[in-house]
Amino acid sequence: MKKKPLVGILMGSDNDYDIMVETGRALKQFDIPFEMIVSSAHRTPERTTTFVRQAKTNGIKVLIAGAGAAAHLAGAIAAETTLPVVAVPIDATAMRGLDALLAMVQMPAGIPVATMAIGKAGARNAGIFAAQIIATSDETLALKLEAYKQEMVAGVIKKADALQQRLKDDGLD
Ligand code: RP5
Repeated sequence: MKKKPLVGILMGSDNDYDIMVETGRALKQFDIPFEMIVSSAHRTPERTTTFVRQAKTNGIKVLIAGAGAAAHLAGAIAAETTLPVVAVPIDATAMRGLDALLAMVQMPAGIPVATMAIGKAGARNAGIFAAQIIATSDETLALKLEAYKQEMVAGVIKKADALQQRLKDDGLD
């Protein structure tokens, strides 16, 4: 049987998918079940509200919103829930994501959203951040995150060693 989703990912348009798939990949890496839907704050406000109001009862622990342009999705979601909301600004206009970033990061006092970087890095980090939130009450997941960090350390050390070798090869050490 399919596991019940712990994370709900909403994106304003199907055109956001190529970015938001990175969130899905990050969650899959940590075996966190998620659901992903297209729902816009502006075009389908009722659909967004209905999904968000049911989320907590349905077992969702974190909501992630990816949107571009005048990106009100994360804020509109946060208005309707006490679940943590993570925002991913998407480059969808001539302003290259800065519009979405400012819309998401400049929430008024009282309605927080955790805003990530613009684009793929932000989408991936949203997944990892959601994993970190869930891991506060899931020791197995916390251990997976610890192992992931250790792998990153090993990867950087390997690259640093390779760089030293290149300096040597180029007679620059
Ligand atoms: C936002 O407007 C969406 O999140 C998308 O990034 C942007 C443009 O949407 P489309 O016109 O490409 O559907 O609501």
